[in-house]
Amino acid sequence: MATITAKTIRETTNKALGISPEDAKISKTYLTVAFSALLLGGFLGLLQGLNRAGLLEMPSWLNYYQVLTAHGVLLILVLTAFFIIGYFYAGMSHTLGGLLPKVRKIVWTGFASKMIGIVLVVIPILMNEASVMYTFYPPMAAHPMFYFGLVFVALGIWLACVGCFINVANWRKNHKGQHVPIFAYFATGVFVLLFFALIPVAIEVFMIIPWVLGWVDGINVMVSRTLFWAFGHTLVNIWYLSATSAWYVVVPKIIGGRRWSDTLTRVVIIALVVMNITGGFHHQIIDPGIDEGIKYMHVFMSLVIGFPSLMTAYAMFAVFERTARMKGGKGLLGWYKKLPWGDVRFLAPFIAMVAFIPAGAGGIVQSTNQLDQVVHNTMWIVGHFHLTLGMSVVMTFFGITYWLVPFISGRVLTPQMNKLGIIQTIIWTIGMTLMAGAMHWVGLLGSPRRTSYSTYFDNATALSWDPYLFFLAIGGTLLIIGVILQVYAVFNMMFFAPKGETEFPLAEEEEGAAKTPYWTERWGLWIVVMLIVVSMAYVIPLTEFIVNAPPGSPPLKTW
Ligand code: HEM
Ligand SMILES: [Cu+2]
Repeated sequence: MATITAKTIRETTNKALGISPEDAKISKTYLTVAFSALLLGGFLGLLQGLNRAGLLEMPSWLNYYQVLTAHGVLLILVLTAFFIIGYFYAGMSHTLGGLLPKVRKIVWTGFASKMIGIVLVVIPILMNEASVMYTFYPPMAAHPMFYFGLVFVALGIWLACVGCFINVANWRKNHKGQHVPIFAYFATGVFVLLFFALIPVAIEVFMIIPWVLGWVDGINVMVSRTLFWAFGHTLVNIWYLSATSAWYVVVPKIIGGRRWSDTLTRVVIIALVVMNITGGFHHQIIDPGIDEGIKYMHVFMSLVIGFPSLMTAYAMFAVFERTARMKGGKGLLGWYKKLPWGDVRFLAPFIAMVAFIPAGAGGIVQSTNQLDQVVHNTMWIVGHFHLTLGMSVVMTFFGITYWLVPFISGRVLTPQMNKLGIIQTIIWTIGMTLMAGAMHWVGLLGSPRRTSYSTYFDNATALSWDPYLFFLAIGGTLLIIGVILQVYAVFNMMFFAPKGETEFPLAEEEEGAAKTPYWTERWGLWIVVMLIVVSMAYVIPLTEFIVNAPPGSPPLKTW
């Protein structure tokens, strides 16, 4: 019985105070690291943008690829992983009645492991011994310390996954027959994906370590690329699922409405978890040595993911319209006036969702074999992920901070800070639109990605890129202003905003909603289905790569 009383006490305290100080500290620390990475990574991005436009020459002690590696690692790995863990742990603490003491220990150990890992990754990058970009494709080889660092980062993220599983399992044990609260359900989906996504990349890193240490002579390049993208592509869907958690659960509350069907929300989560890993080869459409049939399967599976995305789009606009009409909105489209446009907690995720329309369409273009031949390895791709990640995902994360940071710090969002947030959102929107637009366009004209500025001996085609690259630089300059405002907002809300209570906005289900079927809770089953789908996609090609392997490649330092 003792555990029950302790649990009840924790639950009531949590309801009253929002979040216990110990749990809040976890999220505050993770968000601090995330936004420091944004600040640093943003400045590096600006350097690249100015260099690409021919406006800035890198000093001799700084190499373009070194900057690009750091920009990628800081923004792809550090910003997103730390934000996602900080965000979901705050929500799990709130909806599951507090984190268990043992889970807190696990997630702090994970934090330490990740920080050690990041230091080990950053040192060789600073020494220009690891300018292999965040994809670290063999046969390019970095200093061994870089890969040891990656091992610690992966271990740290795994620990965060395990902490989530323990806390959710504990809640389920104490609430037999009930559905896990929807926010924690999203967290479960995200951490299940993260847990499994890390396995292929960990195998890759353990193939690379003996190779860079000189214990084995060659490495199978195709196997390592494939293992990387089984992870990399899944990471993309982890960002997407994290952003949609706020779209489904938080945004309806902020606009004063209710959430869309609970059953279908859970089905979207299951669909993304089951189907996503299998899309990895759309990053390798141009790679040699993969059967047409297999590529076709991956492309098909990538397009299948479009289905839950369309369901999401439908759900969101249905919620907007219904809520606006409830508030007296009229006409075919006139209801849009009733939405809270002046509230940054709505405006930022709303623009993020809208950006996902062209972003997703670009993704469909690239998944097509013939069209990918045109855009592969051009700036188009860079435009694509600044639109998907830099706009849809990151702007949703920005929108989240305006209630999450006050919530975990026991402070409030002031009207002034809301106004700053609106300005930040507008600057980011214009900056990203300009930059990503220019990148898409100049990519179509053939400008390659991952190269520093060059006129290729005043080649006419290369010179025709200049005007677009100039727009890229203008967009990048606006974005750095956006970065500074956002980082200022986060730290102001964390340490200086007026004290007070802020709610964790979670929308209720619609009244009279049908009961959600219990099979949605069968995670064991969904994980088995996911593993079957994953083996369907990877067993045959990996076997082929290994059985018909060409001679392995020695490590190369190309920079
Ligand atoms: C101040 C804002 C930013 C600017 C000016 C900027 C600029 C750039 C530029 C010019 C490149 C392309 C370089 C090349 O291929 O030669 C690039 C690459 C990249 N950016 Fe950004 N970016 C910004 C923000 C972001 C954000 C917020 C994210 C993600 C959260 C992001 C993720 C990436 C990634 C993953 C790459 C690819 C790195 C690689 O190819 O290895 N960037 N960025
Ligand atoms: Cu992908």
